[in-house]
Amino acid sequence: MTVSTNLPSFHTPGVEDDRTGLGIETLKRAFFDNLYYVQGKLPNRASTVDYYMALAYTVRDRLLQRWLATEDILTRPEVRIVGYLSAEFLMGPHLGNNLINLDIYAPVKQAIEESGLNLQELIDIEEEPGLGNGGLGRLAACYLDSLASLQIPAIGYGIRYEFGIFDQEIVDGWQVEITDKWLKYGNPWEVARPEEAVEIKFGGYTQPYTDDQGRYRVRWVPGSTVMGIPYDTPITGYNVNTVNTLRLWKAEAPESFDFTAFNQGDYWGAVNDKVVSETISKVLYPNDEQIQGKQLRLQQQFFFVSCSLQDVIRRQLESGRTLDTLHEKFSLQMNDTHPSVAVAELMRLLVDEHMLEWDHAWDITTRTLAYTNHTLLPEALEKWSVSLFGSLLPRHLEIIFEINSRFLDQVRLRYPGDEARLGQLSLIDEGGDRSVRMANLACVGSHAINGVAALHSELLKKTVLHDFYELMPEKFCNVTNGVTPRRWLALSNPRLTALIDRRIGNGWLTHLDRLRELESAADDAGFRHEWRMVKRDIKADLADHIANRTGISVNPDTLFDIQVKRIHEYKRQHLNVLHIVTLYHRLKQNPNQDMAGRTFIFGGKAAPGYDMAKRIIKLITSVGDVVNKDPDVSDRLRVVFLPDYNVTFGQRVYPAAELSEQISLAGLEASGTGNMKFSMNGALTIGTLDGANVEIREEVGAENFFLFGMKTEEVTALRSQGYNPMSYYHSNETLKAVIDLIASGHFSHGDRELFRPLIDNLLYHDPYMLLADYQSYVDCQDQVDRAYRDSENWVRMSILNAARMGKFSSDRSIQDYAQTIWQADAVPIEIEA
Ligand code: GL9
Repeated sequence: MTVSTNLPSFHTPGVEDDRTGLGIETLKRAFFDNLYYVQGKLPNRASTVDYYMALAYTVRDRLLQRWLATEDILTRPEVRIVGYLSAEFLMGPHLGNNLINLDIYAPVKQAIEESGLNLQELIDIEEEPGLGNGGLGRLAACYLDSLASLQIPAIGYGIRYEFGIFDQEIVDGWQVEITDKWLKYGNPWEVARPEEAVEIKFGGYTQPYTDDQGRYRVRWVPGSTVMGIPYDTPITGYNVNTVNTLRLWKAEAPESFDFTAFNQGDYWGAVNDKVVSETISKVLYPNDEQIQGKQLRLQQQFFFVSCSLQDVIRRQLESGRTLDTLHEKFSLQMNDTHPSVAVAELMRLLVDEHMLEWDHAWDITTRTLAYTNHTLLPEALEKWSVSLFGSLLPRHLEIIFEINSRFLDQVRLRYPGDEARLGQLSLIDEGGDRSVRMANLACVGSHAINGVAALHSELLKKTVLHDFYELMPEKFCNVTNGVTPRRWLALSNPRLTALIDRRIGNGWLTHLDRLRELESAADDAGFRHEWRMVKRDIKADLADHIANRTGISVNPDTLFDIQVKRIHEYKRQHLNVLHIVTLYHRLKQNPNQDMAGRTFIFGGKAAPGYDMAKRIIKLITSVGDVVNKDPDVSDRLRVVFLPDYNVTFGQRVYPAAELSEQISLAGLEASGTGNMKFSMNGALTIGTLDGANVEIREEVGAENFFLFGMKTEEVTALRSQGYNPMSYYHSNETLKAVIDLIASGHFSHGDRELFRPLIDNLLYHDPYMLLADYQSYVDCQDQVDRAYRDSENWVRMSILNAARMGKFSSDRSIQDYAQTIWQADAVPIEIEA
């Protein structure tokens, strides 16, 4: 289906319009016009931010027609829409990405340069919207890019946090959190739509009544209400007319003032309501894969889910359809359990507010919703205490009890007398303080349940969702994650992109499998030379950046070995440190040791309340302080912790990497997506058989991947036989020396207490089995060292890695979702002149 739109035009025929034209003179005129009329500045008084804003508006003007055309086709009854419900969208800066996707980078660069400015400087000054914690939020952003690029009508629904993920500073080697004021200078990419605001209820009580047809009904009498105001951001597809919408909700008080209180002279009381309401969208919870169980978090979840579902229902009715066919027009994907209260809220809207019969509403709900699980970590499985849930959402608790009682009746029929199974499947955990299990709610209320990599989807069926799998196997599927090559190659690595273009032509950015055409180039010495030179230039740029940011000088001719991701014990940044200390120890023992120079680069934030993760950062910086200053080793070893890892920073480091560290304990990393960004940019991976590493290795070939460590089954076996980390310490001399060196205070100015919690944890518990994988890791790293010194072959492997990354384009992931879960089609849009 192709649809054409014929929007009213404001253009004068024959004259290039200032709002849409791409001629260099037009662009310059438009740019200064926006500086003057929108930003209110004359060139001689304008700051870089002013110029950035003027350019952002100039670019936004150039996508508006496509945006409105896309918005227009959503109202057609036959157009199917994907709604992606996510508490996080880690979009990264918009300007550069829009220049790429609109294919206007070159003319804009020329216009900006002819205006005496530097385009890169303007791109770099954008404050990135950090509305996510890590992989899960960034995945949502890659998926929006692919949905638009594949011309699938879609809306991302989330929260417009006023403060996104904190900025990280390193002070005395420790992480310090600074609030992220991303809206400080305004946000040129969003458009508020207050006319589409919705009302959200909280608290209060429920009241049964009989309707005029004599039917039993329930009404919810809320204790308070807030308004959800939508803010829309355009999501441009790559080289297509589709411009989808990211709709983020901001919480506001229904009335700015409580006039009774105001008139009684209680000014503060009157304003308080507004303050309390706005708290809901104030700040992103900075925890990754760990639930905090705070009431405000549940309020946030319900807030954006209810706003979004009301928006979906309004669109359904405005398109001329009834709610009976909601599932035909909409497919709603729940990104983890964060939006899973949608199951109860959609039921409430259909049954209580739109008067559908329960069974009918249930059919529509389950056919509309689908659930993606992103983690196997038990501490990340969301649960809400029944009492908290009931006080905030009394009607939803009743609905959940009703869903549960009907569901458990079916389970009893299927497994008569199996009380244990019933207890596992129940939406309510009856143990101790009773709680609502959000993953169970999501499974029961969805028609599809997917994991995010082949291994993860298998483990879901075997472990956390095993009982659901036995009961409803037809719902389970896998969609391996992917990342967008537009941001992660074209935008962040223009030099490599240009080199690939020269070799295989263009078009591969939307058909990433075509990178296979590079395979033959791996055997071409001339091409290998060019590939190496590109990498070398980018490494030199990163070295400059590191020197500016940290004062540490690094040699661009050393092996760039990089681990960037959230700091978490299961990801095992401290295993990487054990290897560094091993090398340090070796070089101290034998200064003539033959090895390639290495620069270890780390980046990542720790959840503010996660002491062990913060101590791991301190360990990295402390080891760095000693190693970098020790003349015996510092020509061959450098250790850098780059503060404030975020999307912008990722765009700088992936292209410069040669070795990608993906070293989680097998069975714990659901997928990983950084692993894909690294390989796409020609880094080789050292990794365990975990998450998507398994599939990356399959694609690139075992001979182009550095594998180490236990497999999932080995981990399980070792654990069940009783894991004793101390035995590894005692039986491995080097390991013992390395641990003793850290414990001795060598890296902490003699302080033996600083790293004791870490060391004791490893020796007495070691829940992530670093000691068991240590030797295998070090041996594998030695293999890396030898491979790197055969530089021709290394470059060959690097090219082959990039060439075989086709599978990991988020376009492939979205096509999988569209075919297997959403039944969504491309709707190419023609815009009539
Ligand atoms: C995560 C998984 O841990 C990753 O392995 C996975 O790649 C992503 C996306 O599917 O989801 N789940 C999760 O809670 N986070 C992930 O990164 N955490 C954060 O986003 C901080």
